[in-house]
Amino acid sequence: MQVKAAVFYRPHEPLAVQELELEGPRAGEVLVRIAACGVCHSDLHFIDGLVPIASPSVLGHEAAGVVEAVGAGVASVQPGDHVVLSFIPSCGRCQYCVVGRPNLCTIGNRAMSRGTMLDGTPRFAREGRPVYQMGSIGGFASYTVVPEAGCVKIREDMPLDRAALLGCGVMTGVGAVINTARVQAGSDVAVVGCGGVGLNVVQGAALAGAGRIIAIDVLAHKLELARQFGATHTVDASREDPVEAVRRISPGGVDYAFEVIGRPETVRQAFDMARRGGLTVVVGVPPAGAEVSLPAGAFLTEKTITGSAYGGARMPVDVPRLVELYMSGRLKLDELISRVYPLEGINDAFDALRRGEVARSIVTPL
Ligand code: CND
Ligand code: ZN
Repeated sequence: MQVKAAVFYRPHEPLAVQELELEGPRAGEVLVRIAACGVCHSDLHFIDGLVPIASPSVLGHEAAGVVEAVGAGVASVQPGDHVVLSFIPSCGRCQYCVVGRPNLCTIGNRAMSRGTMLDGTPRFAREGRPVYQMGSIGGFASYTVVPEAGCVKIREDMPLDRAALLGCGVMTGVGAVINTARVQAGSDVAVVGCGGVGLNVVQGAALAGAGRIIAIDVLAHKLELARQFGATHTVDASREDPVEAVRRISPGGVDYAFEVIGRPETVRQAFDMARRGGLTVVVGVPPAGAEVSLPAGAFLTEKTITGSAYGGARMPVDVPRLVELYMSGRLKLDELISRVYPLEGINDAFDALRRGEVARSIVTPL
């Protein structure tokens, strides 16, 4: 079928909104009509040339929609079902899936980084040439085909535009707190970078019952939003040294520090904010080839640093939980959606993200 999609060709160029050919779902795959797709900074990293991606690619990895058709053997969803899409479809059989770390799935991560289905090929094409799918999704399109393992069915009264945010920003942010760090009630948390993902780290910390939640950003309006999402303290890093400020608010440093920007210098700041024995969690995606330097002496204080991929997502468990939290009024999603763009407005949406104007924008392709 013919679909409309936003295609990345090369860095520093606007995405091209074009008609593409979409092949129907093969065995184990699902055709989805995209209701909404969030605009995440990970997509912007490709456009800004900081992280490489297969070209051409349909970007967009934070999407929800409605199942239109299923390929042979698909059992977990059927036409009409509402689904949130996962950018790491997990196979359920590799060593990572078996030990309960499906976000590290060997096959899913390979498909994600290639921008293909599990068989190594994408379903979009233009003039007979393959067009890849960011995160095995390619959500900036009117329709897409995804692996069955990349679909999580949700209840139908959950608004699909809100549900889209669960596909990356919310899962990544809340998951980094609950799955990766396992933040304990009453403990102190610092969050460096309060954009679409960082605000969800803040609200994850609030959900976990953290004590002090210190939000750090360089934009005053992000800090105001962070308060709405549960921050108890804010630090404007454009006005004062954020490490000193955090150590003043939480003497000795915080129990958990999260970096949610993707820069070596802010990773270092987060590490320096953590107390003796504290945990630093890097959520931000750094530029390809970047390195971080840490004070080696700090290891004697048993400080730990780890990454968090997709918030340690176990999508079939975590997505329905997040849906219930939203439906019962305990997870903020409405407040995250700053703007809604048509597919034709996609480059404006990325410009707004680059300028720091939005918490999250969503694109509604149809
Ligand atoms: P977004 O651009 O919305 O937020 C970044 C925030 O950082 C903005 O509010 C900025 O003002 C703020 N900021 C910039 N520089 C500084 C600074 N020096 N000190 C303090 N604050 C600063 O981006 P996003 O929230 O969509 O994404 C954040 C990162 O998370 C980005 O690197 C993205 O690629 C990454 C990410 C990771 C994962 C994962 O699985 N680990 C999934 N999705 C996105
Ligand atoms: Zn993302």
